Amino acid sequence: MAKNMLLTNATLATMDGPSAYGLVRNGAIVMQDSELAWAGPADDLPAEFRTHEPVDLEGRLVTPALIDCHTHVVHGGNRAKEFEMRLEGASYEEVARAGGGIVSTVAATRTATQDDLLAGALSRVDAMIAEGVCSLEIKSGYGLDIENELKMLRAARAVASRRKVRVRTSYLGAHAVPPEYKGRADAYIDEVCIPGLDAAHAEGLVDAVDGFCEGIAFSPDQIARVFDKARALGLPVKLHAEQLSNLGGARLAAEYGALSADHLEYANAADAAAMANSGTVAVILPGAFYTLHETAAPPIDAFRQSGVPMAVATDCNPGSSPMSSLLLAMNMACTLFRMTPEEALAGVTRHAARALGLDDAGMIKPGLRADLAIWDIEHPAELAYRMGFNPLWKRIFGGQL
Ligand code: DI6
Ligand code: FE
Repeated sequence: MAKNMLLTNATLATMDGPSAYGLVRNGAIVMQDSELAWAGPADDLPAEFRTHEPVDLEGRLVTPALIDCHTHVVHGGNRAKEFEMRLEGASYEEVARAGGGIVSTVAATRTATQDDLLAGALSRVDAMIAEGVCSLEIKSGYGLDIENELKMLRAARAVASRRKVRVRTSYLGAHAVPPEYKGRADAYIDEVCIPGLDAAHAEGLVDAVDGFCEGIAFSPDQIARVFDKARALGLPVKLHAEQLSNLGGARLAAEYGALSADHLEYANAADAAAMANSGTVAVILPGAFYTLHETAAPPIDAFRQSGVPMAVATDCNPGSSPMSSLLLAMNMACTLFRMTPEEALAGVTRHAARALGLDDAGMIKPGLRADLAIWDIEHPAELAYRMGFNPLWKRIFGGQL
């Protein structure tokens, strides 16, 4: 028998339709099992739903549940030491070249058991859930050998069996060159990264394929070989592109019809035009910009003008963005990059869904999953406005309060 729930006396930010935030005053929502059946002004509620026992939200704001579309929550150890080094003047690239950076997290991740990785990830995921997140992406990329990449992805899948969240995994074998392949990036791609992708895919552990296209990581040609393999396996791609320099990663991602290109501080108007053509989402990651004292901001205006959808995410990782608050990422996107609060909310709902290839989430709309966040605030702009304050009242995951 279908289980129904009627929510009334709410303001809805549906993030659907032409009006700002898709705002509905004095709104109602009907959920049937795990799906949204109806949403709109309470006065228009169809008679068939009027018999349901209502839950009175006392004027609270309802948004789609939040989606963190770029995270590295599965990883071993932390990098507080490197944080100190960088504050004493070392750059992110200098730390990386001195054997710190991503490679030091690789050592900690290789030593950790799958259960250790899961426990660490859950502590960060719990912070996200407490802010209304119902879906998140989790990348591999700190194992950098086949067994340890698989271990990370298994831990990522296990997150969804321990908590009421949906997880989308990305295989990030092309994140950094591990110490045993130093100076032999091509051999790493052929001998580890690509066979590792095969193995992870065979185990059903991969929803998308990611890479880091950068001077300290992999060239566009090397990434293209990984993307060719992804294409052969029928997997969508995404890319860390133009984070520290412009190597043409965003255009490469666009050529492969990528779901998203992420970071993009050094992207330009031509990159934005290419991404608009391929429908590639720009994932804006202000936590990394902030942590690295970056001064080049992503070309938000060019994305707007070309009509590139912008998502916002935490990039939660131990090095460049030790941040698990998506609400803080929204605030930073507005204050650091002058995105509007409405763009920031679209960035963690509708456009984040698109960056993950999810067509059943990110808006309040009949037929989509009943994943909702209910907030003790009056207007959706308040979500991006505050810092370090969490107004979540309740979260609904798949129709369950
Ligand atoms: N760019 C980033 O900001 C993260 N990965 C990447 O490719 C940083 C990962 C780290 O520093 O551990
Ligand atoms: Fe990242």
